[in-house]
Amino acid sequence: MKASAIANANIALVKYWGKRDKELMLPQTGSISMTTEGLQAHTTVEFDSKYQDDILIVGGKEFKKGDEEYDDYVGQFLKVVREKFPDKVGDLKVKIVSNNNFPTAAGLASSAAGFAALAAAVNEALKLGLDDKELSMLARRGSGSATRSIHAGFVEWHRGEKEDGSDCYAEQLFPPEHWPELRMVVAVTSKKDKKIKSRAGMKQSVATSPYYKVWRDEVVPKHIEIIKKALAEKDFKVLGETAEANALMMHAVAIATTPPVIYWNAGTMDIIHAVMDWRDEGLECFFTIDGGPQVKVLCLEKDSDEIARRLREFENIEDVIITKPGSGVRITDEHLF
Ligand code: 2P0
Repeated sequence: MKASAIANANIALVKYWGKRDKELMLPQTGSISMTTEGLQAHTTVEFDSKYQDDILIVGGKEFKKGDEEYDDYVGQFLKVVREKFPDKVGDLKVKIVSNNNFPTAAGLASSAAGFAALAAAVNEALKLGLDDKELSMLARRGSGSATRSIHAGFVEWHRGEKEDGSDCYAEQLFPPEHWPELRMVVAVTSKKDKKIKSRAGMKQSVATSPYYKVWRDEVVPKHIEIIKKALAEKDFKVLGETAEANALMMHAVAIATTPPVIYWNAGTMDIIHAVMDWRDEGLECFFTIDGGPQVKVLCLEKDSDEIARRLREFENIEDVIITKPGSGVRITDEHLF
């Protein structure tokens, strides 16, 4: 009962920021993302009676019950798997080993890739027989954004209306081949773990940000419609302008939270200004920022090398990675143990 899976991270064009049900991980709004080729998590799971207890090793580091990192994430996810599929799991313990090829917990959607890979590996190891829609719902129970990483290309996560979450899943809007020229150039301004996890930050925003209601009821529904149309028509300018505005408005909501949720550092600000200047010069590019200080520059293939070159010239940039619309989760024979 051993299986491995590889999943790519995703970068939201319309962001998810806030839950309406913490237990079922139901979002306040829908969201739209691009699955990014190359920012990936590789995960192996084995359910076996030889294990006395669950074992989790991420990036070579072991996490144990009692650690917040374990209890609130993988521990919680395994509880859901055991509750939903008691006949398949029985009283077996599991060993999980996962590696990312990018910095974790710094706004690069490590939990999205990680839980998409974990859900797929569990599905395979336990022979649950879940299809991609059901898999996206299982991944959601690990981390909201993981819902979207199940699918390739451009993806919508539906908010759903039902209280039991049965209509809250992700589906593909367009495959990667629909717009293969699109690029996200990721500028890593810090590899340190962020101080405020997205989960805690968004919870505070829902509770205290004076802008939350307008974000949920006006901004996101409007941006979802515009982005879907821009993707369908491959209208880069509208896509970029809207994705950038959406990121700024999400951060406005976060910054106005009590206590404030501020993810940007000096490098983040430098790139924001640079992207705006480059645009004035005629270089077509827009930025987006998630729950961390990294900046992702949206552009087309023809400009991506030049943008990457310019980003590498900044003193405070630790890494620059060019990504494109990528594949969904897949099972692999390459086991990590
Ligand atoms: C997103 N983020 O849509 C947004 C933009 C961060 C900013 O999804 O609590 O790690 O595990 O559901 O998925 C990060 O939130 O939070 C996120 P949980 P998650 O990509």
